[in-house]
Amino acid sequence: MTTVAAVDLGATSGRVIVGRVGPRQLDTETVARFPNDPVRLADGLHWNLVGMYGSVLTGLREALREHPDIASVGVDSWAVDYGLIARSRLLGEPFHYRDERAAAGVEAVHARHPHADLFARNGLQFLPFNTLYQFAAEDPELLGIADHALLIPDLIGYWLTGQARTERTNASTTGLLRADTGEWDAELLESLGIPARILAPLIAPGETLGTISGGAAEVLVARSAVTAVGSHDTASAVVAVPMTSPDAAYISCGTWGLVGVEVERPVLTDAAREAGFTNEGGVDGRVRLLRNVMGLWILSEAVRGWQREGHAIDLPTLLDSAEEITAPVAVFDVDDARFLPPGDMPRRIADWCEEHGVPAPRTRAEFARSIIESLAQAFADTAHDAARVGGVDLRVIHIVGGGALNELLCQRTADRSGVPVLAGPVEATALGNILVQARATGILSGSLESLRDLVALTHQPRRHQPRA
Ligand code: LFR
Repeated sequence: MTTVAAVDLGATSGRVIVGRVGPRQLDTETVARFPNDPVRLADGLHWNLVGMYGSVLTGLREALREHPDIASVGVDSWAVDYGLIARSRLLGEPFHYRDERAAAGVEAVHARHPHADLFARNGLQFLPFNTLYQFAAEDPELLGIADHALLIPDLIGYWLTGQARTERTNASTTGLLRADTGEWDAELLESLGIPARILAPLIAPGETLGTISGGAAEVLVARSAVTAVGSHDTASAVVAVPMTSPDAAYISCGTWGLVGVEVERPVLTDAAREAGFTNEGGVDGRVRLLRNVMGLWILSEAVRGWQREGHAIDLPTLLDSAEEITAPVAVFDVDDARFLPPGDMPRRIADWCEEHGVPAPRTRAEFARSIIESLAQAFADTAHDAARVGGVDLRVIHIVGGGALNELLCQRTADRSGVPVLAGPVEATALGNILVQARATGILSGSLESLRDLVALTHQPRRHQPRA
């Protein structure tokens, strides 16, 4: 048996989870959980990453106190965002991808490279916050003095070990990695005036980044290894989808709903581009052919808004009353760009309905039901599209992540797709992070399929049969 620690940073909270793994064992214990509250500063919306790193260290110290045998630490988080480092110093808190500054970058980049041209190089769905657009909106003087632009998990890894690397799965979300070769796109960097020097050398999941050292070693009184994992949270989640056949699509559902299939080679066809698909790098060189669907963000942002207005909202109670609604509710386009930035979601939904001549929800329960029905429809359509574009015969849809807890969403996805939904595990991201580390220590071996067999054995999913 081996013991490893996963640091999993999400858009609303972070966790330190200890995993104990053997050939037929995959146990987890959440040692620390801390909020991730973005902050609006004079120049826009930022992450409080320094504060989060403090919480990571506190969580790791607790984990090491309880489990002094921790052999390795791995870090994953959301994608695309980065911090600039000059002479070891962080040049300001990283921008949040929901900050609207990147819009200016989109125009600048597309003036030189329209999306179809970019897709042929990087295989990515157009998302206005991809790192290359953020770079184009960045202060050129800061880019000029920076030694490194490190993605969030790489920045944590740098502070833990002193090593500056870019982990491959997350690098694939920057838009600056070639889909065909998996290497930095020197020509595109040059054309966009991004100094190639700031992109650190690539490292693959399973490789050792370094050992805990410097200030981190003093705090943690430990020199455990830090292992690269699928540091893009979605890449780690896909590792732990208990797919037991190739006829499966997955939905990694939390803040976002990442809906897709796994393929061996990037799919760079017009059909894939037109259907809005992305080819993100997976663990072991697999390709995550998926589409970002807006996800539970709309619901949680609506709930935050109601709470700001002074309503006490209990999510399970809200979902129960949503489930009891029998009259049809509006099904709106969750991927409309108006839902991306923080703000008044019920107002935006009502506006969308008015513009499309659809009766808008009125009560909070109706809004919740309308969001869930709309997500389920987008999930169902996208799973079928992914299967078509990726050449998969769709027979089952797996839902992993926090969304797997939402039984109504899982059932309605089954109903609207006509395909059975297998829900769970909820902590797929942490499990994927743990599994890749465990394999690197040698306690497990084999392909992703054998890692998924272990997940299926230890974390049986809940089945939702489609209803007429
Ligand atoms: C999910 C996720 C998505 C990415 C979005 C922004 O947490 O990583 O995969 O598109 O966040 O980084």
